[in-house]
Amino acid sequence: MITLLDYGAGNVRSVINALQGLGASVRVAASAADILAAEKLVFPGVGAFGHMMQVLNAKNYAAALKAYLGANRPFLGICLGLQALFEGSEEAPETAGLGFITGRVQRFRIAAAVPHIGWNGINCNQPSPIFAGLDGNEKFYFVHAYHVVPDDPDVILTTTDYGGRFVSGIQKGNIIATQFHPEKSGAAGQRILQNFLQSDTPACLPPQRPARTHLAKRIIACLDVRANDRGDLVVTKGDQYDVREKGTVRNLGKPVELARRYYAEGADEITFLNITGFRDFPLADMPMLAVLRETSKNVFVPLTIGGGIRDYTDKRGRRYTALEVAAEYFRSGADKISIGSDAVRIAEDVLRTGRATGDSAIESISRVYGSQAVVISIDPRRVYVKSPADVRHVVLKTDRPGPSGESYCWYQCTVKGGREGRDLDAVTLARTCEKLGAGEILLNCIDRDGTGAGFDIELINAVKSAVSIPLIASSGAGSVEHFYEVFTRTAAEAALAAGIFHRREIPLTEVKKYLRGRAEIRP
Ligand code: 1PR
Repeated sequence: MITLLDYGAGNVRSVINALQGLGASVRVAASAADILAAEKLVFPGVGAFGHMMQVLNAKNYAAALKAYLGANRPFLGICLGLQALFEGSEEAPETAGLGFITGRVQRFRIAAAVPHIGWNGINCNQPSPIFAGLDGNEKFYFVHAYHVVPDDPDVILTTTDYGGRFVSGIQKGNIIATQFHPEKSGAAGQRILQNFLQSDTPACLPPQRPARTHLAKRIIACLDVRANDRGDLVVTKGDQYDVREKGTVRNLGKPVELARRYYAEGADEITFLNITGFRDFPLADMPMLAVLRETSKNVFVPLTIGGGIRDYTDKRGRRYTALEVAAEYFRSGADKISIGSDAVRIAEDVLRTGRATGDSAIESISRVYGSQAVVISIDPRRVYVKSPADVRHVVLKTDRPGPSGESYCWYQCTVKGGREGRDLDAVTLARTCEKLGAGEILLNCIDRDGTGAGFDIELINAVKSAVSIPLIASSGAGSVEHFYEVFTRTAAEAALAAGIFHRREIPLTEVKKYLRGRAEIRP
């Protein structure tokens, strides 16, 4: 029997699914007494440090946790569940942590993109039961902007390299905690959870100890989902955002089945975009929540969901905030949410008024769930101009001149699935959203979408150089070479594709195999 501590933020469903998949009975702690009565306690923290500690204190969980930890009883902390063990965090300097381990949590101070998102390795510093069956070359999924700095080096279980070396796991007696997410780390993560479940697992060190670990470039499979004309939820795919063929919505398969297939083929993440979310209210769209719940039962890589995340008033006048909409997605199994149309509206407001309100979807969701959980999906379209002085936007000199020989262009943001162009460029949108607390950019390109002509390198470089958060390059993948090109000619951290995977033109396994042979990319 495993007791799981859910303080109400983030995606604990995946941890429950992963543990249950391994045969464990999981009880969710509903009181401090449940924590004290636990045989084994798992604390999967997702979100922001300050909010987490406020809830732990308000529910009296903090005192129970301190007693449980002090008694050296079996504990597995994940991500924020590791950071909570420390005395405090730069993320919320006024809030004390549990103080079980002396030391602090600090923000990455590195030249690389922050948050650190994706698959990285571990160096194992001391024997541990959780390492049984690992060979040491495995990669695990990380998603965090802060890392722990223990005073006592003896508690360090693992380290990881990202713009420098940081502590990615600790062990003190029976208390083990990892910065990475075993429940999102495929088979290797399942192994770690299984080792924790089996009380007789002997402590060991994996045979391989890499000198340095590397963050892999991620390959993401994207499922554009909507109801077809018969009302069934299907995966569709457009050409430059037009998903109809001879008037009918293209049907390329069922969302849950396709997600399972891509997990089996080695996708590093899966993204669902509810492409008609802008006109429907997502919480009324129960099938989409059911898709997430079903997928997260046996797909153990991160899931992102986008479409319709914004404030909403229903027909009876009940108001829902974007935070409530996002919360429902997180509860259903999403690890990140992606905001499209509403991000444009929010940025326009900030630019017009010169100030942030503090309660926009981007700010409120990142405050509770952490910036790493907030992706901004940008749907830009290229607009040619004769001279940079023609518009008040970030203008690029292009190697691909326009129809009338124009050698400059800007990338116009669109909303509602490309149906409406706005007076805002993609670079400014990305920059503004980063300031508001977004943790990642999903950069689509309407001109390239579904064409198979390759990613828009000029667009990607323009946006990537304007932000310091990770960027997912999207739209236009038509060959394995296109993935190689995007990772060598831009600094994108991830590449997303849809059509070539859905139509089985190039299997995901093939893309990963091709990139693995090229040392500088290290997928
Ligand atoms: O605006 O917050 O409700 O979110 C709506 C979301 O739905 C946005 O993220 C937007 O990008 C997406 N969306 C809206 N309409 C469409 C459409 O296709 N008609 N799909 C759409 C966007 C683009 C990519 C696609 C890549 C790769 N899909 O995600 O998967 O371009 O395709 P490819 O590899 O086949 O070239 P909101």
